[in-house]
Amino acid sequence: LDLLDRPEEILADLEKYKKAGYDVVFSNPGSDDKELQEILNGKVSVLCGQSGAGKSSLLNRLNPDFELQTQAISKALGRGKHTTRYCQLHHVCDGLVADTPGFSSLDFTRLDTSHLDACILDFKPYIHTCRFKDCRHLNEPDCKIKEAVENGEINPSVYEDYKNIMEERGKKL
Ligand SMILES: Nc1nc2c(ncn2[C@@H]2O[C@H](COP(=O)(O)OP(=O)(O)OP(=O)(O)O)[C@@H](O)[C@H]2O)c(=O)[nH]1
Ligand SMILES: [Mg+2]
Ligand SMILES: [Zn+2]
Repeated sequence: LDLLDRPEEILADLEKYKKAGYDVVFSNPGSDDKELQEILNGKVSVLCGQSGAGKSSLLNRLNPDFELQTQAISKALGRGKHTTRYCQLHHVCDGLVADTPGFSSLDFTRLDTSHLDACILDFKPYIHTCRFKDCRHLNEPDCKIKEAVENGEINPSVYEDYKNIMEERGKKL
């Protein structure tokens, strides 16, 4: 966020995730990260995200003694340099947080998508209201989730992601 001249667009997007029930916390160099520490307290958590997103930097901020290696992203390639090479758990706030190697793309082919809909908070209020009990919310008639997307009640980009994962998975079956 500290790199953006006009963060409004991203903030508006994040607001939609908050509205759906996700915890959204902000962190940047110099932030006290109190809210984040409360969330991590007593849990086992995993940091995930693209290479160069700032996962190791975040852990160093939570505990400067970690001295985890970080590296500026490649300006030429516009992406991170895969600095972290293995997963490691670190003691943070009476819990454990795993630093992980960043990814450049995601492979969902081994994911069991049969209950993916139940994992998405945006879908929660509508999930058992579709006409068919086993509705996958793709092409079925009387799908309440698709209706909610059309009515602007569900974040359309979350539904797009869901649809892409389901279709990608479907191709491999
Ligand atoms: N301006 C700014 N730079 C950041 C922030 N977080 C990280 N960086 C910089 O971004 C670069 C990449 O950070 P890393 O912590 O190495 O990223 P990573 O997610 O651990 O990357 P991988 O280990 O490759 O997966 C470093 O040069 C950091 O100093 C931030 O919040 N703001
Ligand atoms: Mg790293
Ligand atoms: Zn449905």
